[in-house]
Amino acid sequence: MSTEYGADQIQILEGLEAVRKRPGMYIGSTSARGLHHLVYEIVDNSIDEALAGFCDSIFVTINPDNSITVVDNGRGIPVDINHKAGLPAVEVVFTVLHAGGKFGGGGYKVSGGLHGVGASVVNALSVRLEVTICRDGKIYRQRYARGKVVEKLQVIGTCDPQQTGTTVTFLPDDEIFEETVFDYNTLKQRLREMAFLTRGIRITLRDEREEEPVEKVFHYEGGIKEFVTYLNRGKNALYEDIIYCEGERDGVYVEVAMQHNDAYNEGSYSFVNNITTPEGGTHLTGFKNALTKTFNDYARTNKLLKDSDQNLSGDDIREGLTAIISIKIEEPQFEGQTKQKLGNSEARGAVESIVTDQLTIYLEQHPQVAKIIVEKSIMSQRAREAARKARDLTRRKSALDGLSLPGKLADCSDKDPANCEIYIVEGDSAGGSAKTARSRATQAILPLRGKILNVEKARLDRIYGNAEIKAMITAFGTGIHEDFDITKLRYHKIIIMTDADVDGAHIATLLLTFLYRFMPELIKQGYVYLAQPPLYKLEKNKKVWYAYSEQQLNQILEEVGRDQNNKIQRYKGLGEMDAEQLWETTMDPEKRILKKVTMDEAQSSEIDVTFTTLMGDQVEPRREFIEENARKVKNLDI
Ligand code: TSJ
Repeated sequence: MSTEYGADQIQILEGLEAVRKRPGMYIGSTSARGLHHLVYEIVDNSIDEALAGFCDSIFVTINPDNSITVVDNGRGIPVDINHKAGLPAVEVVFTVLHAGGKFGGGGYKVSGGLHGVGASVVNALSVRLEVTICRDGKIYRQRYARGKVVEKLQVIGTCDPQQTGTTVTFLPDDEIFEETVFDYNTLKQRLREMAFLTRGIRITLRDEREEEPVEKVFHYEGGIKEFVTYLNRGKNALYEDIIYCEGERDGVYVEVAMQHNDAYNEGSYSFVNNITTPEGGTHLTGFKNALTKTFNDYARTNKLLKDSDQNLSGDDIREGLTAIISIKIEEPQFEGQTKQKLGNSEARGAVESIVTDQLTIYLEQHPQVAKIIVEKSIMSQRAREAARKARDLTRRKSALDGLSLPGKLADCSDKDPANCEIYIVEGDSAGGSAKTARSRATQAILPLRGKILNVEKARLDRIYGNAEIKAMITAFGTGIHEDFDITKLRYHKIIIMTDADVDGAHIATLLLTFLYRFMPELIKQGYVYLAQPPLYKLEKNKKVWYAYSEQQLNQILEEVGRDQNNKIQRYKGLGEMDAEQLWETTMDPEKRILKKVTMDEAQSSEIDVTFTTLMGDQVEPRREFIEENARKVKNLDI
């Protein structure tokens, strides 16, 4: 028995047991996010094989039972006995925690996963996992259950010796995960991102759960250059080129792609070993330094700045910039509270010098492009100056008369923000009903007149000058940008209440765009909600029902019977309800439905695309987006 069950094996089981006991330590969480992370961990291995130059396609399939299959055409995980462990190398990969060091000859590079885990963690957290390897003309297979080997590695057939690769199928453990249903769109977004970041790779995602399977292929020969094109899709680029820098220094491989558009916000996304770094770090600092220095040097040398002491700020140069900064580094060090900020100092130097050198040459060779960017930066500088003056004015004003709240605001009497809510209401008439209906102690009402400013299309000075936006900023109490202070938030629920029609949805999107661009913390910390007014009112024999969807209306009709006594009213706007109805259906905390607005920072580039697609100038991408998402909604309803 001792030979069969050696110390090594005991250690292995203890290791995987630890993963099952505290899964969060290894994959972040056991929510939907952790669930999807399992897929990325497996795919990362195939990406590494691609980076090593041995694999160019990856297939990811969501099977009908919600298991996942990942197939690649790499060399196949080695199957020979690893002498240190006395096990086949593939078994080490799937059973030893943090395996992935060096084995079987070639270096096994581990992707800089957020949690630095791999196949063994996925194995430990799966009810079953099966790996099939084509190598040397043979097909090998091994099976596991909850991390333990249930079928030894064996040859199950032969294949063309030219044909090699690895296939892994796993079913996440429902004893571990709160959610075990994969979301096609979540996987789609991350796999698309991985494809952008790994130039040339072909990643296919297939959903076999539908009667008619859906499939999408991501393949970008241009890599992050195409990523920038994709992000700028709904915007107007200021010049044709995607500016591109690439190089390696001090063990840091650097790739940067960028292009300006005519919008006023910046959209830069940085990655380390294909993982997004929403909090930036040394690589991003290096990029910003290089940009600021290079453009100021260029503008000064070419006499594009009027005064000898005029300097373009980094913010001015980055206005309207879309950029991808992607670096690969052997040992990334992450800092900060959430361990998402890159700390390696060599990354700053590497990005800074590579971008400075190559951008300087680019600008010298493309004076037209350089001129466009410098001129845009100067415009931005003027607007920023005007905005600062406008802001100083409001700051001074509020210092004079205490906190001057907007005149249209009907504030609540309770002073504890935790108890308080503010309804942002479309239109004066609905605002009036809401003021009558509300519970005065805890509910404040801020009516907004007409369409609010589209912040995607306006410069800062106009945004700060906009009455509706000023009213919101002062009502919330937090200030914005560098002044933003979440502890000063006056309401812990900000509720957007608009008509349940196309215009209402548009206004809600405009408001969310403003909040997302100017006060993202409010959304991140879960303070923003959408009210859900009912779509139908059903009256029958002096009884009343409200339905918030067609489905619900049908359900109610089934219960009460479909006959001539039914009086059905379709609500088109909030204005059609009197104060009492509005309270009962949409504002009464006991009965209303609120939708919390959430965001996943790992997907912020996608959120960005969504907002520009919906709010930008270009019609075609918007039409495509709405069509694609309308299909999705239809699928959900079935
Ligand atoms: F890790 C894993 F099991 F999750 C997994 C690994 C899953 C999938 C779908 C693919 C892979 C994988 C691993 N694809 N390709 C490889 N390559 C190797 O493991 C490999 C092959 C050959 C050599 C060598 O030096 O000959 C070295 C390595 C690391």
